[in-house]
Amino acid sequence: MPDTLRTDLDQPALTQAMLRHLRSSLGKDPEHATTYDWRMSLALSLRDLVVEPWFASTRRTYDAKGKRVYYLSMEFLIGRLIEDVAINLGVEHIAAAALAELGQDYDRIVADEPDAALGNGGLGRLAACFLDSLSTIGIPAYGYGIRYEHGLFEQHFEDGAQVETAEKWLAQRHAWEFERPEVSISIHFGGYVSQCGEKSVWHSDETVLAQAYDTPIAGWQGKWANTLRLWAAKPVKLFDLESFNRGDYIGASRPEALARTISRVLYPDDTTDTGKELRLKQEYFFTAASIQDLMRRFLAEGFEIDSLPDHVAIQLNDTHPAIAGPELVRILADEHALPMARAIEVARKTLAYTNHTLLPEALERWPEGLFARILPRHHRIIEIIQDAHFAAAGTKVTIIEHGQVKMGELAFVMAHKVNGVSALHSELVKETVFHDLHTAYPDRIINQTNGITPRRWLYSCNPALRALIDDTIGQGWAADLERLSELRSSVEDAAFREAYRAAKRSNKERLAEWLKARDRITVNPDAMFDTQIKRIHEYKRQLMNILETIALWNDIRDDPNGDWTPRVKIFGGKAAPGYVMAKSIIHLINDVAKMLNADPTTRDLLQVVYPENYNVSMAELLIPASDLSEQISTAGKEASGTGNMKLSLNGSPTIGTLDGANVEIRDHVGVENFFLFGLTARDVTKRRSVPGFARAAIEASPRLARVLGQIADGTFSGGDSDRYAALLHNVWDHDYFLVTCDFDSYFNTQREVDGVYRDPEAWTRMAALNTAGMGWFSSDRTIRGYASDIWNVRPLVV
Ligand code: TH1
Repeated sequence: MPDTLRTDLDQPALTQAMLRHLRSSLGKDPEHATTYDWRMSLALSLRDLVVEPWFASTRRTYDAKGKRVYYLSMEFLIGRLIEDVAINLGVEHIAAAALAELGQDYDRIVADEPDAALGNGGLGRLAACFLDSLSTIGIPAYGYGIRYEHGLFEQHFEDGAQVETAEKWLAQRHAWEFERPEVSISIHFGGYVSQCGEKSVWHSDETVLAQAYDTPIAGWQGKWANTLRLWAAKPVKLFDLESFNRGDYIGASRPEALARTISRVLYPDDTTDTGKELRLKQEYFFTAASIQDLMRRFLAEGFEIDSLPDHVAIQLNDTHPAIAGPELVRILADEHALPMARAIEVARKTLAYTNHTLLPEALERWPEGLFARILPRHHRIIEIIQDAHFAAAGTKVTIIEHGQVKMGELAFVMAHKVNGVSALHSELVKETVFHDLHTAYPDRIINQTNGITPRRWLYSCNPALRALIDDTIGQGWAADLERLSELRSSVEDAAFREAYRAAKRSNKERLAEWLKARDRITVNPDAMFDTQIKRIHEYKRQLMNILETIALWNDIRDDPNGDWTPRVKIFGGKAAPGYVMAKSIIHLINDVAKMLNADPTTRDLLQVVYPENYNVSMAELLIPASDLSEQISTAGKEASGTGNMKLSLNGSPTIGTLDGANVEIRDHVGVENFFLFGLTARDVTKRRSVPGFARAAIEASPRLARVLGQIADGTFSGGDSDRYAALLHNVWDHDYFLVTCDFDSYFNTQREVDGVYRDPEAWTRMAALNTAGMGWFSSDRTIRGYASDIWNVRPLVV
């Protein structure tokens, strides 16, 4: 039993609270309550428990006149919250018992909650882990984002191809949020700027309201709770009565529809930029609302305007909120009459920027005409910022160039610190995208390697391993993850290894049951579960994984009685709807799955499973059940990765390249517990300049050539030799991500993996040493790094 925080809460009290909410919040009696009703009454009862620590945290912050951190992010990939809150408050056993008394099953109720999928992938999930850690450490903080009506699309497969449908998490009431109609902020777009003496006045021609919705985020043991404030767009006037009275009903509701469009849907692009006007409006909408909101709070405390950086730290999660720079300058200069140079300086000391990618297509740039039309005053302020930067740094690096506004450069220039998200990535940021700016401001770029919250990504999702760790090193590790290193001394203990294997086995059985129940797929828990779960992207190279799968299938068919290691290849992930190549890769994986899973000679040795609609909740099931973690991106392309951390922590050794945080994971778990292969970032750059490198690599690899031939002749597409023509053309003649060059090295390393897996004791040692070595990757460590190196804030709880 965890040391429970709410000792005053016992099971009868929670039962009573649920029955009360059932009546008064849901208007139901127990006889007529549905799963939804019970789930809501549990969530509302748990939310009640968070309110006290939440108020207390706010009071402490005011009393201490503490510095607050504002984390601005377009994405927060929260997932479900019932289990999370119950665990953080230490009441999960009480909750399960209370439900049991009411004739309800805890697991079924928990599983009924829709995921809050307000993010695409790693960047959004990182923001959610950071919220958990900020509250656990006790740093006064707000997450600021958008309350999308529709989160990330739902993924279905039709004949193996991805089809998207709208996600609708708000079709039911969201139990965790508090609507704040009194917090409505006007956000302006368009119009022109006039000069009134020294003063610039922005006359906008469009206004929408940003209305706040607050979700309390309780940390470990409920000692502290912060706020996630999400903005919904509302019209200034609900409907146009004049049109209505004329009988023009559609025209009457136009203002409402237009305004609401802004917070309607999350852009489903991961790492690539979308040059859409609506996207720019979304970015300005939530950034401007957040800045106005935090300025109001700051001014209400009576501080001097110049002292803003002493009381406020604003973190920009990638460039999406980079408009915060000019917006803050606008408020300081135009509304509070600070001299322009001083306004820029104060804003810069307040702002910091995290870069999450080097991919050129992901560095946001806006057409200058569009930008100036929507944000005329900000356009002018950016020109002034640029001039100030030219004067100060004596560099030629521009913010506006060739008719484009470059948001990466803007964010850099307006931040006092810029951080990368892994050691390798931060070095590459200095050498590549921001080389010249780094030369001009050599102290600005620093590293903060990403992390994951151990509460969700071990304690909650892997109760079997949690229990073993508790038994072996005692409690307390969930908020002090480096303590996992104490497991190392148990790894040589055969009984410990036996128990470790049993935990993994039970997780694999749990996954097998779920696959059976949801998708009618049968998998053998004795086989190695080999997992690649992440967004589908060429640089992540799911293609190389499926090509290797086909090559293995060929080898098994050539020698069916060989000494093979049974494997289940598990894929999970979505492709951006407009990303044709990624969708073709999905189709290929499904085609190959169909063929292989129907082959009686190989299907017990090699199976491919690709469950639809991968999301946070599915990750919580797959990760504890995985044996092998696929982290096979082209070196230099994955900024960090965080799935790599989750899998290793839960006892899946990595097969991977020297990319992103893989490098540091390998250092921490030990090089002998990591399957390394492939070109390095420097090799990659060199190889690309060799003419015909892909063709040469294919010709040198009969195994790869055979696989590509099979795809080309329609082996996996019912004889349709056109289906993958574009994909194959890309592999032969372009192969920007060097699938061909790394293929043999990857295949051979996989056979090494097979060898180790056949020795259960050796494999368990390796898996357990992964768990024991991963303590450093807690997002608590990451947040402490931001707090000391960027924000200069200290926790308010000990
Ligand atoms: C991801 C990176 O690809 C990943 O390597 C990293 O672990 C994660 O961020 C957290 O740092 C990114 N996601 C996005 C999404 C968008 C734009 C850029 C990136 S980088 C929309």
